Amino acid sequence: MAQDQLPAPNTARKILHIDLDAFYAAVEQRDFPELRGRPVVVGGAPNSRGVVATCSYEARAFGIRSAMPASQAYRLCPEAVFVQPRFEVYRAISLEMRAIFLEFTELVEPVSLDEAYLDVSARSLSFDSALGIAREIKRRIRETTGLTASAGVSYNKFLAKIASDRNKPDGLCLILPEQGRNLVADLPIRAFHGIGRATEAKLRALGIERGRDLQRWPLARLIRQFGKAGEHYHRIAHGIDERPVLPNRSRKSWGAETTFPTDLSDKAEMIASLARLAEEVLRRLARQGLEARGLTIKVKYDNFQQVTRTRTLDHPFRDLREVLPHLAELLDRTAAGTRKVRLLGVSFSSLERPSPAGQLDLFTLD
Ligand code: DCP
Ligand code: MG
Repeated sequence: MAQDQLPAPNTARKILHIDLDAFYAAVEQRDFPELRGRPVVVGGAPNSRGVVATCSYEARAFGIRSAMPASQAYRLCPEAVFVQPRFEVYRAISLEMRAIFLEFTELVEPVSLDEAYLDVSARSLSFDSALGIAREIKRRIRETTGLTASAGVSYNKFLAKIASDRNKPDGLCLILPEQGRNLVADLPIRAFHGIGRATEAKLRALGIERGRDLQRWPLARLIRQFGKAGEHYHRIAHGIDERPVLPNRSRKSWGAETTFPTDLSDKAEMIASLARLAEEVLRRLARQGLEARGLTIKVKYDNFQQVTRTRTLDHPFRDLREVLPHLAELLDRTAAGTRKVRLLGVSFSSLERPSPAGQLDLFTLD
């Protein structure tokens, strides 16, 4: 029997997943009281080609969602307030939230600005006590940032995330080891970790729609169909996920990009835009005390086809002046100019912390 090869749920693990509610939109409503209670869309302007980054729950009632074109959001709800994101503010809040997590455990794995996994096994022997920690973290976040978060508590990452999503907004949900398998049975497969659109289509074609369908499939057949991933699907279908919470997943690169209101064909304009993006990222790196030796540009042509070009130096870039000639050369290695360009991006990699003169560089990050 396939099921016999599964480990039992590890009931000693206490994993939390914390996720702020309608993050960017909630921040805008916090800072601009006139936006409270109203449909708020953060992202591109309604007449632009930008997309919705996120929107308030009032806007979600109209069917507006993340990643939707802003023009479509406008059609769904013309009275919505469209605001530009303020990333600096969001980043600062993200750091405040991280500091709160670290009061409770060192084992914090940030997933995005507003989301993280915490392993609190060492300090909570019971799920009740883990639930208490989650409640306390929510309270601290609210007190410090004025924002609500949803928290999920369970015995692994997959179910903790499912749990935090359950009672959004301001939710708190516990999934016990004995509940895991039954709960997964009801879930649509697209809610499963690691199952994207393509796999979903493949599973559906096999008649697998929900966890319970997946549970019935023998491991050997899943492996035949999906290779190694088949084993992962099999495990999560039975509520088993042994991925550890990995703290300090330091970033390997920092970048910024921009989509133009109309496609660019002038190379001088493109270089000016790349320079602005590079300057912004260099400023962010400097604030983190980081230097970079690697430079990548991203070019998306008007047909959405995308290319990247990279250069790595043997010393860190000192300033924008040193970056500029490389931007131009990298752009020359693309078809930009002959072809129109809809998006440009710049990212820096091979990050280092400058060491005091004469000392060895102990903190190379990659
Ligand atoms: N975000 C984005 N583009 C996306 C999805 C998200 O720019 N396609 C940004 C905006 C969100 C933030 O990331 O505010 C966090 O993403 P979440 O998926 O957690 O979404 P929210 O926090 O906005 O809503 P929820 O209440 O569902 O968590
Ligand atoms: Mg969120």
